[in-house]
Amino acid sequence: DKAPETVDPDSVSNDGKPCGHGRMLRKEDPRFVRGKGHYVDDVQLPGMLHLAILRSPVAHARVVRVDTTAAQEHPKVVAVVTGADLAEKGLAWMPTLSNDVQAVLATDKVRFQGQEVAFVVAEDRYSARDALELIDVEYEPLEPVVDARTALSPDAPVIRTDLDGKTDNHCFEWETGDSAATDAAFAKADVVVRQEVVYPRVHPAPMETCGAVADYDAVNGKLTLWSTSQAPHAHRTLYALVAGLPEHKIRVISPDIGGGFGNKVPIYPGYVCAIVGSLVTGKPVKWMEDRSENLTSTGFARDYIMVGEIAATSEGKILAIRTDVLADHGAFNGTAAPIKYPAGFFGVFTGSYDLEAAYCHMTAVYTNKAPGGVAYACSFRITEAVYLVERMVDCLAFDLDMDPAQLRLKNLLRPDQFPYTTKTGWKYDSGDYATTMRKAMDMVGYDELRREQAERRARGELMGIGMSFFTEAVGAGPRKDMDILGLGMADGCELTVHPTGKAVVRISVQTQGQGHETTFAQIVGEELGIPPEDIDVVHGDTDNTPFGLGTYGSRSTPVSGAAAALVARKVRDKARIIASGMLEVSVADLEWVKDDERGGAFQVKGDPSAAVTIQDIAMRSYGAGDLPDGIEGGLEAQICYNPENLTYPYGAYFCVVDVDPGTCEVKVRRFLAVDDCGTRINPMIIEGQVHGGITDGIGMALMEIVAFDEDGNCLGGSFMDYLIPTAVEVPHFETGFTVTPSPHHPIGAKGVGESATVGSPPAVVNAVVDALKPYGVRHADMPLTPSRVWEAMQGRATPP
Ligand code: MCN
Ligand code: CUM
Repeated sequence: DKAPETVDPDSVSNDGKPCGHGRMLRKEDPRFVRGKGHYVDDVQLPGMLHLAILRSPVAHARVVRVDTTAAQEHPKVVAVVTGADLAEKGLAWMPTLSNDVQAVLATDKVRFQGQEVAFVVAEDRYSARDALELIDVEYEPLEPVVDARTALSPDAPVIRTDLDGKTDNHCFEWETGDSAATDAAFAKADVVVRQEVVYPRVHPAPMETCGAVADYDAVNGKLTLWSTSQAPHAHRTLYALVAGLPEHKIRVISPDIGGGFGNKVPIYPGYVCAIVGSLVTGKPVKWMEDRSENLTSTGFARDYIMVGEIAATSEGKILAIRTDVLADHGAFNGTAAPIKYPAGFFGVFTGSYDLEAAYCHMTAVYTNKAPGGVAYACSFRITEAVYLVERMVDCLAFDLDMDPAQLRLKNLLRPDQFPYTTKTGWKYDSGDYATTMRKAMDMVGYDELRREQAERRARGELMGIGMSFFTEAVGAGPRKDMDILGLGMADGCELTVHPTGKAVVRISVQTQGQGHETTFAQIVGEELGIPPEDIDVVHGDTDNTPFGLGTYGSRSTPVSGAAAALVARKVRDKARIIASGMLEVSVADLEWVKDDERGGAFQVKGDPSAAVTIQDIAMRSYGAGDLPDGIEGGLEAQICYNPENLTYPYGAYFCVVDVDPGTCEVKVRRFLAVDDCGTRINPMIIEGQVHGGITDGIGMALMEIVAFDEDGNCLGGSFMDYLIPTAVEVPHFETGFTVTPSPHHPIGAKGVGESATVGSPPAVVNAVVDALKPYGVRHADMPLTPSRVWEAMQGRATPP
């Protein structure tokens, strides 16, 4: 293992200053690679029972009768619980993160295939599963609503009969931007391009599915819940509100999480069932779903049908963008997004361009499909927004017969326009877009690729070059604008430096593979001159960490990372006063000097020999002898950080594909990503995040889809049907970066965890469509499987 560097030589800001904290190997990896990770399913408690959930085989039906007699008689069964049982306790329904309600267990109707109907608690997992087959449910089938396009037709059956006075499947209506100004810009345009663009329903596929172990201690009245949660504190508060348990008597522990990707943001019925199971039996109860349960019943992603329109001059100056969106929210609105943002951050669909006007209107509907909506590294629907605008820009390039890279360069926001308020009201913090775009074009060898493409086309070969330029809004969020069910989106952080100079930092976000145990130690270490190896990062346990809203929307670095830097500075402020006592000078005579050998030290100005490190100061802070007036012993601090704004990372991505004209198979030959996420804390981890996100994007663009048949049967319920890419389908990744720090983040960092999932699908689709240009193809919908490519080549792609 190489000793960690404090400053990565690769990380030089656009203005030439070094930044970043070093390509340090991940502190958590020795544990993972040696099989010492500790996941929810590893939790074993004495007397622990096992829970299995009976799920609906049909998409829409009235529940006439649930007979549990035979299951109760199974020798290993301890309890069987139905919706009616939960209704007696007032627990049959729970709130979703979007202020809707969702059935924990069905009482009146089932509303999607895979919905929870009853659960069994048994002595072992196998008996629990066996006993499910002994439960006899009588369903009276109802016509399902499968296609969002028909959900609002007058004869569509009403799904949400549980909602008072509900007579249709309307979920919500939303708009943003200026409709009149957009109409005016369209009226004077030389060219208007209209295209329907569908982002199909997809699903994150973390290696670990969702699960929980609930342990209710009746004597102490304390509930401990180990669960696969990306937001343990928010979950604890909701359990307290829903179940009426005192919050201080609930401890939520998220141990190691085997991937989340947004799948572990919501509270699922299974978690609540595990809690009820423990309350009812007085024993610890484990629930762990299998892969099919995960794919068919937990938070899906996307499912937006978008009609886009883009207006431009004949020279290719984009004037305005307009879109009308039909959003399929499934049976319950389980979207996790700040409550004032029912469409998440879709409002950034104006992309990275200098527009005169923009407008979006959205209609959201209920259908007989699993709930969810925000998941799969989506940055709160920015995936959909970026896909729309980057597809529309390519459609415009097609109609104008312009080079898509030149068209983008012509319209990108200029550095002097930042901070830039978009036509939909988002304040982009910083950016130097053209530099990033040009760097990507240089790295990929754009001109040479176009020459090669011309030669190949002349030979009848189908080579495609696709690109996307995206801007994200991550780091939710300023608490004045953003909350989840009333909980403001800020993050706490606590830092304790022990007498020997080792430290513990307690954070409120939750790593699921992003490497927080490393990067948060690097952030604190950099501020205090403590080696990251000497700093432990504690997370995922509500009894041992400060309150905060958890990890999603790539908010950890923008919000919690800022909290970590600021809490370290608060400790340093106290250390300075103690140092002034130790060196017998005034505070004003001290300066903090970083150096490679010691990390950093307070030094008397002009006298490098009079210096003390944090480690010296820590010992003194706990040691014998007086401290300066008004200073308490110990070296620790805590804060709660409320971000001033979101951070706006961006990037330029290029994809090169070859399409086999015989088999219509797409091969991704190259993928290059140039990202700008401001100051780069750990370039190795960033590259890992980008590699993962490109893989996601190639998967969505080419093979992933959760489809349904006309009866509402889910056709993506296993990895036989829901295809995810492997090393075979992805190329060797090429990455580059520019560094434009965020002006309001204490270390200038922006989030990056979802950038590549957001930015890569349009680059891949644009590349495939570009390859099919000789066939006159302007658009084709994801996933671009060989059959879809074939259809597009036959002129049967989605109509404009
Ligand atoms: N980082 C950095 N420098 C920056 C920005 C980030 O070194 N300028 C580092 C961070 O310190 C962190 C990682 O990159 O270790 C990701 O940081 P960030 O962008 O803040 O995102 P979060 O940590 O909040 O992670 C959430 C994001 C989301 S929302 C999804 S979805 C997703 C993703 O992360 N899920 C993941 N990446 C994932 N990666 C793994 N392995 N597993 C998941 O479930
Ligand atoms: Cu939208 S998936 Mo992530 O934000 O947990």
